[in-house]
Amino acid sequence: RDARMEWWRDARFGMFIHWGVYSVPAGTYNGHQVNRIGEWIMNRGKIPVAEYQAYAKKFNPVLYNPDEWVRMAKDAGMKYIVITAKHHDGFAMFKSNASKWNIADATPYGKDVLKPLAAACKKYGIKLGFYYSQAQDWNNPGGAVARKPATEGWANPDSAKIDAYTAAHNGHWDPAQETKTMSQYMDDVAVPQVKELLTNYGDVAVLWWDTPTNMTDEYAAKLDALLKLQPNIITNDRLKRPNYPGDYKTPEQRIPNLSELDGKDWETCMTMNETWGYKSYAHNWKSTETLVRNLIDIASKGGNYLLNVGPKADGMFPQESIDILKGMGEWMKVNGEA
Ligand code: JFZ
Repeated sequence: RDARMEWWRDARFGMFIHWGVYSVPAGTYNGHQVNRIGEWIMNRGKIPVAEYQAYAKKFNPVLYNPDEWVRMAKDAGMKYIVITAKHHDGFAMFKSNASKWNIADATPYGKDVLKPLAAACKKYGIKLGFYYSQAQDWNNPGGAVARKPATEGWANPDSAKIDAYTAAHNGHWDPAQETKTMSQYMDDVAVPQVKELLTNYGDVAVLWWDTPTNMTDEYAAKLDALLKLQPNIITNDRLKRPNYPGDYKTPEQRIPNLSELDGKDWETCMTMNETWGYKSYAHNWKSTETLVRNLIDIASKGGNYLLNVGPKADGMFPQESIDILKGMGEWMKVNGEA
């Protein structure tokens, strides 16, 4: 375990990337600015499955240049990247045989974006990890849904009706989400896709699970068993609590106090503004100075900093993120170790 953790403990600084179909609406559904984090727009806005899937037809990241992405991470002093292979909207950013709801089959772009990213990471000596939403999946039937009130999305005149429906349907708002059981979803989608991710992309450094909504020990065991496909892989603590603690804890958007640390490895994940997935009107950017101070604070306490970028649907990082990464890189060049 310690040999496996060695690079990760030395790394200190990594890049989180939240990129998917939600980058297309970028926070706005039918003219309504939907509240809260951008990658949750389908759930917060209670967007019907067919309508949400139509956004994929507009997902065409022709400016995507993974070489440039990895160079920006490397120049900032980052040692690893964790990208959303599949977020809660269930959209696979890779060619998948388990579901047509993937970037190769459902978009005009028509190509896997993880393959060339893996190649670029290899070229620059950056470790690559995959975020995979194992439980929540709002498009592949049978996936779990965290129940959120429609009233918190936007002033939808149907909110009361929708909330009654989601209460009676385990958080689901569209009958298309319930044509399979969660157990079928696990066997038909989650397990085969994790297998694809751990087989087709060379070395996978990290599996970053998220939100264990309705996970059972049985489901967790099936997913956990796949990790043997990558003997050196490291995982976080979000597969299923408490029996699958993983290799490290993931305090979110906050830096723990010394008194909270218990010897377990940890990684603070954080956004540069107020969303993980791109929102066109999220302009509340943290300063480079704040982010450098965070990195110092985290490193001094023995943790890692996973700092997020939410690329746009055309494949470009927001300019503000590019500038922040540059600024952090300048500080790192003077003060970080090579
Ligand atoms: C999850 C996701 O729902 C979110 O979209 C984003 O990907 C983020 C990195 O992870 O959100 C969480 C997960 C866990 C906690 C809070 C938000 N938590 O443990 O406090």
